[in-house]
Amino acid sequence: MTQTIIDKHASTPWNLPDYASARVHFDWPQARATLAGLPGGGLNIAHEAVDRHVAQGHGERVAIRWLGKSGERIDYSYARLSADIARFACVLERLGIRQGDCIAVLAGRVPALYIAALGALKAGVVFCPLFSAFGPEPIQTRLEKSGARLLVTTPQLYTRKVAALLPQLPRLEHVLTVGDDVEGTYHLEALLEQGEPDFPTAATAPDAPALLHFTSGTTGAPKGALHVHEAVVAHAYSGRAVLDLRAGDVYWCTADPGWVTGISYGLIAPLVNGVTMVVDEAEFDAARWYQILEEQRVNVWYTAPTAIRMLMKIGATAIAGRDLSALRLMASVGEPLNPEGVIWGNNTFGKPFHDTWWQTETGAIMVANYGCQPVRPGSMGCPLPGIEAAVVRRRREGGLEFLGVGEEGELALRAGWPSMFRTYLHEPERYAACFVDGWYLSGDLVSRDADGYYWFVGRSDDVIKTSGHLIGPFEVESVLMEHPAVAEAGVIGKPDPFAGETIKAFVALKPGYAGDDALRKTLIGHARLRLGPAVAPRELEFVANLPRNRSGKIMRRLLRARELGLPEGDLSTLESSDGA
Ligand code: 6R9
Repeated sequence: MTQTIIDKHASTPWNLPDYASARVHFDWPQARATLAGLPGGGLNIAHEAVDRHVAQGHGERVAIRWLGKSGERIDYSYARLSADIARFACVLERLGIRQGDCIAVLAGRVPALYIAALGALKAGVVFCPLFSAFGPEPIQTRLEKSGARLLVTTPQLYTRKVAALLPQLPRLEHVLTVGDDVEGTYHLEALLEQGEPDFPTAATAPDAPALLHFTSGTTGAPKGALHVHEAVVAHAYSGRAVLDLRAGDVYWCTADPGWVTGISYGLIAPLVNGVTMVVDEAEFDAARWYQILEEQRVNVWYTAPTAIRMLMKIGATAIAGRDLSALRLMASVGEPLNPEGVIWGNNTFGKPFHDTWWQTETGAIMVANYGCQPVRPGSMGCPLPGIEAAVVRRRREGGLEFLGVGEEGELALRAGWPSMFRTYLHEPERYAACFVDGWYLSGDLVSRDADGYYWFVGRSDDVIKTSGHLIGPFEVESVLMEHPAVAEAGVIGKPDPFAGETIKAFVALKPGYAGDDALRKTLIGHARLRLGPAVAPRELEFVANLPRNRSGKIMRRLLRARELGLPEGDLSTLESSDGA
């Protein structure tokens, strides 16, 4: 669909007046110059996000408005946040955590998570968020790989998911819990009280490691994408140029801070741009969400297609009578935003609705319906000024073939933007494999139209996106394989009208086991317990054996094609199959 909606934003004064001139005038050093920098010439995300605003006289402005599940509200001014993150940085130092070390946080949307994230960055310590709905297996893998020396979590998550893992995590020296006292852990609030509110910021260089985000590939353990402090240049810029964040705005990002969006745009971009960000502790609930948009007078709203599809299902009557006049812009990320979603958003809210595309690896928005561009519903938009994108195919003999208008290929980005990941932790080969001739290859298949808009086609690999969360099939298969009944397992994403995709597992059993309903329930239950409900398969089918190629890899693509009744494609490398 190529229908064009004229953006109602066109008359507002943008930093980037229009696409063409922005392309000519934009450069990254200029974006960098809008930041303060550290007095000694370094760059630190926490300084840009918080302390700088206090120094500039905006300490009284609300930085974070936290809305608790049961109706509590806590406002953190920039000044209060600045003191709290300094205290946390001080606590880290007293516990012997040094610059370049890593700490992890496993928590839902509680204030301590944001304080720990910024406090770690202030101290030059790498911050690694973990999704609180993960089960013990993904938590253990990530904690091990990160080498985290300290974990901040809640008493409940500690008892249910972490305590039993400790013997297998020798590098994890300290656990800090929020709220009640828990034996064997430090009480976070008590430590914070003793911390110094004016503890100094570490003199981090722009390329000092800052953030570790785990993401999934098709094979092997999850990858630790490492980002540096300089990423804040891209967060600041894209927050302005794409999300139109202006100092004093009220902004709400609904993403969970356990995933990259919840940190890049649920913490850093908004604070760097001096906004008041709303944090809602509760899970999705349509009535509550509309109430927040109205009562908090949200100006800019960044959400996900899954949420939009659920709101669409509930219908427009749920917002009848709500005053949403404060809302200026809605944007979405994580999965393809259906054209119907864009049009629904436009009609229901009377506001522009912009899709944005990026990844854990890119750290910040790369392609978007941004600024005063006309929005093309169903398209991801155009590469941001400063970002060079192309549609490519890897040549067998090496190098890239650059494809033209309308041709389908992999989305590639010219390496060198500030929020580009700098390695996969401990896996330099895996990192190097993402780059060809100075271009980063995203793994997403796209096409470009004659006006330079990009259209998402699908993934080039087997990773699954369910409710905006990226899941590696290997991690799910490995957990199923732990069960004594399972001989082999293959996991695919199956299209779903709300979640985008849901996870389906195909399981071949060992001799002597019957594939009945009871065993199906047991296996799904096992997966939910080990992986967490968000990552576990929703459906499970028993098969005699799984199709493999000659090198022994499970052909998930074929499983998927069969499941969906699609053409099976090139089967020349198929070794065995269940003959389904
Ligand atoms: C930020 C984030 C990245 C993958 C990406 C792509 C999918 C993200 C999208 C989109 C279609 C969009 N994706 N935005 N697909 N349209 N606007 O989601 O990071 O969790 O690493 O996922 O998500 O497949 O490659 P991450």
